[in-house]
Amino acid sequence: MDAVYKFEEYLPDSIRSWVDSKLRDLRVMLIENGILADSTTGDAPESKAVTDAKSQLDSAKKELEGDKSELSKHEEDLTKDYGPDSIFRALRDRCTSTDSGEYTYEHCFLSKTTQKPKKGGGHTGMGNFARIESITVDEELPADGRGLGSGERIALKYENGQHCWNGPNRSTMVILACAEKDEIWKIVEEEKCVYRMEVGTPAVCGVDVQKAAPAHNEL
Ligand code: MAN
Repeated sequence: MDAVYKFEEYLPDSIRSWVDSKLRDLRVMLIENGILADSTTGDAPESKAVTDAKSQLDSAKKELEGDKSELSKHEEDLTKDYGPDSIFRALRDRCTSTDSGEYTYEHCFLSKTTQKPKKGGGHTGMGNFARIESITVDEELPADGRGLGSGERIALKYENGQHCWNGPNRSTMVILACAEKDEIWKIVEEEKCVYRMEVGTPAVCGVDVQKAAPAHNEL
């Protein structure tokens, strides 16, 4: 552009003003179409087309990042064992809590277990869902029926919770028995930072333990 304007200075006046007006029109057209940067406004050296393209690229990149993280979440989910035919997948993230001793305990199905001091303070992770197992229990069933009873039960193992001072990473074994509604019946800290929760849930009523949980533990 500058070279053209310089050349223009050597032209006779009449031709010069004609060339001048044509050049002005051309410049306006280029700016309006986003091809040439509008140097009259501020100090933005970028044309509108470039700015638009950059912002489109930015939002496409953000969308891609979002999709990638969504995809890796789903991929991780697929590596988890939700039992044969994934019968427990629908329970995921259903949470129940109860007070016991100094803490409020929470169990979120196939996700995690936590404890929170009643007198205040943050949650302590007691384990993240690892796998489904089965376990043989032999307990007297309370009169209200809210207990494990005896026989084979499905157990959910939660591991790698918050590290325990002078001990292991916290872990929880949640043992399930049939009940009318989701409820935590009992919590025991069997060893330091190794917890056992007895949980009632309609989800296991009538479920074949052998089928649901091939891995077996003797208590
Ligand atoms: C916290 C809780 C307890 C645990 C101790 C171990 O107080 O997680 O359950 O026994 O830490 O230091």
